[in-house]
Amino acid sequence: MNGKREGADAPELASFNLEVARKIAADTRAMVIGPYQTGPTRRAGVSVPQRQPEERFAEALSLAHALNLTIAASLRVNLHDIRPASYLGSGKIAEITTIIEAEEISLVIMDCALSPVQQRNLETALKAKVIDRTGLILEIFGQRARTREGVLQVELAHLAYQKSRLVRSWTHLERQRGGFGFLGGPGETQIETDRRLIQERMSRIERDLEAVKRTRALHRAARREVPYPVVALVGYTNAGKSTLFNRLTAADVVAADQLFATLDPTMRQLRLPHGGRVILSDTVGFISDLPTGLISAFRATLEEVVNADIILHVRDMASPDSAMQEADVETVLAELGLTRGQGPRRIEVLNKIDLLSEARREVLLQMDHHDPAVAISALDGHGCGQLLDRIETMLASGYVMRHVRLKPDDGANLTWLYRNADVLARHDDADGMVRLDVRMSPESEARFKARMAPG
Ligand SMILES: Nc1nc2c(ncn2[C@@H]2O[C@H](COP(=O)(O)OP(=O)(O)O)[C@@H](O)[C@H]2O)c(=O)[nH]1
Ligand SMILES: [Mg+2]
Repeated sequence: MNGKREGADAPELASFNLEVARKIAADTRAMVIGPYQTGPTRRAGVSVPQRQPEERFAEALSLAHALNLTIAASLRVNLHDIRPASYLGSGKIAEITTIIEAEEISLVIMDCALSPVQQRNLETALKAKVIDRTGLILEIFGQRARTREGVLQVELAHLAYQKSRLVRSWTHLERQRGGFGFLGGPGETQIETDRRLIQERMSRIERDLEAVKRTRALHRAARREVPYPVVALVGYTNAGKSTLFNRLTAADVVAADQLFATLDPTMRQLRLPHGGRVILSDTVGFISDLPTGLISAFRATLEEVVNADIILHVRDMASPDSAMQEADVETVLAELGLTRGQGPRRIEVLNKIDLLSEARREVLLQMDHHDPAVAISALDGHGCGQLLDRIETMLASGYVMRHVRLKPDDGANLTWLYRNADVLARHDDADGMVRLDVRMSPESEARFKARMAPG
């Protein structure tokens, strides 16, 4: 009997697999539950004010949307106390079960931290797969990781998460046996084996990560080739990045040339008012109360941003947390080496102005902003034309003229220049050297220099 319990307790090692994570299909019917305790809670002995339940729930829904799930139902629950065995009380579970059956839901997302036991008990009671907040965020990162480093960081975070859960089921088992867990048994052996396997895999990934970091300069030189400047959307989850992404690119459904067929769905081509083209890149977004174990993985998913030509910082101006969110975003950007004045230029996008009074809008635009600011509504499209103009002006300003000499066999760089710069004149010397007069943006010049840099 013990063996059976333990079998159920020990999460299968094989259950983690990035490929599986990527396959959560758009037709998965999911339910999002926000079980929030009311009133201030104590963290590390200090009483901290909780964010508004509405804000937290909106963020959870936005995160679930980022996975491309079909959100068939959502429910906010005011918790008075957390049940150790199942997190929710039996009445609530019965209510949720009814919804799950009626809506044919197969995945339940709980916006909280569940113990492995709570997760398993909920899965049994609800007859659906249950993931908690960390699990959800890991799924998103798994889907979004693009670089080798990103994939490794996410896998590492996922393994660490699993390992901590094995430790907790171990404790749980000891309790189950009235403290005689040390006597050993088949379940323990399994857990120990799993722990060892996880640890071995983590060590291997850490070694791989070291290797990746050592060769980072090389990676930078060989980074993904896109023929147009990249504009990256950053900002908090729920700020409206994806809404803006869709609005800006929906009107521009150009017949996708081959090149773009291979770009992932979070990158799309966008035509600017005067014909210039850019690649718009949506990002995961900043997450409040990001579990500490996920910080490295989160940064790795933002590598696109570091390499962007322009950053659009999308802000939810209707959120009461707006100022705090801005400070958080600034901190993370700085940690990525993108302090203001370094790296990509920025535009501040003051979103959701449809929710603000006329007076508030005026105040907004008169306030001092660190970067050029545009007030928009991604929802109704207000201000979006002006935003596109801003992007175009920013890209056009500060073009530089350069004279370039390429070796006869350097076809790759020649092609790159034709794609990323305006080639104004070309002279092919008798010895095969190619001399070019080119005009390019400072961003393109920086990229070109990185390409030409030795090593
Ligand atoms: N009222 C209003 N709602 C918006 C606007 N932009 C986005 N939203 C809503 O805000 C929520 C989060 O948007 P989403 O694009 O998913 O945010 P993301 O997490 O930053 O990608 C969605 O419910 C959107 O409909 C806006 O300009 N006005
Ligand atoms: Mg989004």
